[in-house]
Amino acid sequence: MRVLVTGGAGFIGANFVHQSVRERPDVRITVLDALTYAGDEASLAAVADKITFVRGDIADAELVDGLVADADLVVHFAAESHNDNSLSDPWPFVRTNVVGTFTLLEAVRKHGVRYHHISTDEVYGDLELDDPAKFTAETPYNPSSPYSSTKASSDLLVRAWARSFGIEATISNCSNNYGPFQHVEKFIPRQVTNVIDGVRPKLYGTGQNVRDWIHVEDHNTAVWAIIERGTIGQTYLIGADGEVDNKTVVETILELMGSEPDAYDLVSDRPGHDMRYAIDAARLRDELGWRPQYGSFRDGLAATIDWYRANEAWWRPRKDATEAKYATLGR
Ligand code: NAD
Ligand code: TDX
Repeated sequence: MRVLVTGGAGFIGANFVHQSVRERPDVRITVLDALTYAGDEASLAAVADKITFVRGDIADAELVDGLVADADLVVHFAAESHNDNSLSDPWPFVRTNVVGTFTLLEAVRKHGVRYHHISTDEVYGDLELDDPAKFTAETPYNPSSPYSSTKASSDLLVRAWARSFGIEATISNCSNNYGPFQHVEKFIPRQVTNVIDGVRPKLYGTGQNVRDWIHVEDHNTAVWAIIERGTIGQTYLIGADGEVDNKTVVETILELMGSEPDAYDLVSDRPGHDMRYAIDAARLRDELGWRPQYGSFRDGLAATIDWYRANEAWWRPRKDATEAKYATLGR
């Protein structure tokens, strides 16, 4: 099977490529990635001789048309992915997440290629802390940020292309991922690398916000379950019952790294900051028989900390510029 992976030099896409090369000898992978500030070819160094890498933009219709024509499956990870950036400069989010997805959908429609769309639970907005509810595929869309609204827009394009043009598509909306190769702008890698550098972690607001953490390997096994056994036209929510508030995450990182658990700073809150995300993954578990392999968030976090300790050469080049950007926001 020939698979076109967009965004394969980013965090989740690179882990998807590694997992696929490791576990699926029948798959031939081409990565299409623009190598924005978030992409890093070094994340694919270990599999470079087993894949084809194309540097390019998903909004480049001619390039995309040619690559999709040569694929049996498109798995679309490429996106502008960071909420804080979307508040500072929304345009790249509209361009990549909306126009880029449109460009892929048009190529998929023309060439009749199977398409899997990677999205986020943030399209559903947020939940109150004391609400027993979780997101399901029936929860109304209610995105809060430029990032999540452009992801919601892209999901709606996929649904329309499936209904009106009959493209063979599935969608997955996953909760917060953690694991190797995640950019140091994101919450967990930022705090882990801060502690390595002797800098106190930075918690937005009061740290009560809850995220539903899933290990990136579990996200990607779920994506393969949907590709192989999912119903065309269906949306699947991916989550591993990993709700933890941000304060507890920071305290656990500090404890696992041998620091005092209160050695962090509260900083100004993110505007429009979603309070809580929580996923009901019943459809994925019941219909597709998927189960997460990373049962303990604490153990997964400890392994992730070890990875950042062992791979400083990978993250170090991006650390200073990332912190300089945060400094301008007072965060
Ligand atoms: P990331 O920012 O680490 O990687 C994004 C990749 O896309 C980068 O390699 C970048 O170079 C590439 N890219 C950006 N614009 C491009 C363009 N115009 N053309 C081609 N390539 C381009 O993101 P991530 O965290 O790996 O997220 C991957 C996908 O998963 C996104 O669609 C995101 O919305 C979704 N998602 C992420 C999470 C999470 O917790 N990180 C959770 C749920 C869903
Ligand atoms: O320094 C920080 N301090 C802090 O308290 C940072 C960077 C974040 N936070 C908080 C904000 C969030 O409540 O931690 C939580 C997680 O923040 P991010 O890593 O920025 O993730 P989030 O905004 O929840 O979005 C992530 O999950 C859904 C991904 O970035 C998205 O791509 C995905 O769709």
